[in-house]
Amino acid sequence: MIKTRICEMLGIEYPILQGGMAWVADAVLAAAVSNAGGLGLIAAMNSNGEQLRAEIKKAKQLTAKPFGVNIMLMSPFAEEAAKVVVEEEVPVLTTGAGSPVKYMEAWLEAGIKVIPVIPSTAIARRMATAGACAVVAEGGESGGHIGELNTMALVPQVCDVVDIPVIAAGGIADGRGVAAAFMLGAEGVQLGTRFLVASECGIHRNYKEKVLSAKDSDTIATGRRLGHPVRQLKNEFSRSLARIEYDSSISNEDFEALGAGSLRRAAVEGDLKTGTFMAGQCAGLIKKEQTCKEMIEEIFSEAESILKGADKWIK
Ligand code: TUI
Repeated sequence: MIKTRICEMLGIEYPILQGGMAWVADAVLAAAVSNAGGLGLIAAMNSNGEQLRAEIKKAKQLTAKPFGVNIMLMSPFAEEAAKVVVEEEVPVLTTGAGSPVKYMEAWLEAGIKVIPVIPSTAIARRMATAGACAVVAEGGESGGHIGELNTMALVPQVCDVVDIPVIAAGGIADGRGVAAAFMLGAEGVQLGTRFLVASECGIHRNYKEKVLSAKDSDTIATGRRLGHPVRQLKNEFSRSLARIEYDSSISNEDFEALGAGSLRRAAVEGDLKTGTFMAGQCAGLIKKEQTCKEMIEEIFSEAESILKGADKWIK
């Protein structure tokens, strides 16, 4: 059994979090991950306060285990979500795409454990000082909104500057990735892309098929010119964004407007032409649909045997 401070802190069996993927991570997926012994998270990004409350209530019906909410701080609903999680006594929050500092006092006062997703050591330090109980160090291999650093360089450097546990994310899809993350000093992992193809994940079939058929070079990051690059699977839409990324005849506002609604079109409608199918570079490793329980058990049994056999290199 792999047990770390994360298991004890969050009341979970396996030190694994499911990424709070917008338009993907609903009550059904979060509850399935929590029932399987990990920490499931509901994405607050695409719901207003009342829709989020309904999703939290639904998750409470589906699992008696701890689950959390991810608050995407660039979302227009972040302020509403910040209040609802307190009212609904959500035990754990992850945050992304910005600094949660202005909400920290209220959340900590309510006894909520806050785990910010961070892209650098400077932000990790600030979050630890602000009262975070752990951080997710997310490398640029991840799907969605990414920072500059990649997992291999980011995770050990974050481990060196904070005393709270570090959860690694970005590029992890199987037991090899989990074992590697632990070797870098992480005490937990967060996976998003693998859970896209979980049986309990309700995204459109086309999205799942795109992940299952992806190869290593099938993702691309666009939107660097806006300061928030987004990694996604290649399709007609992402290729067209990449082509005009540095076209000065198109304003940033117009460029940004092109992306509006595209994540919903991918996840809900399965629109292969104009959808943004966010996924990480590890999509190429993902070849089968399984339940969350099967995934988590397989991942940790593989990680455990790798870690147990790690002395095979020592002569
Ligand atoms: O947030 C994510 N990944 C996401 S959010 C998202 S939804 C979206 N939709 C359209 C455009 C953009 C995004 C899809 N994927 N990951 C966590 C993450 N957080 N990545 C980077 C950061 C981050 C960046 C800056 C965290 C903190 C931060 O702090 C800034 C500061 O000033 O402290």
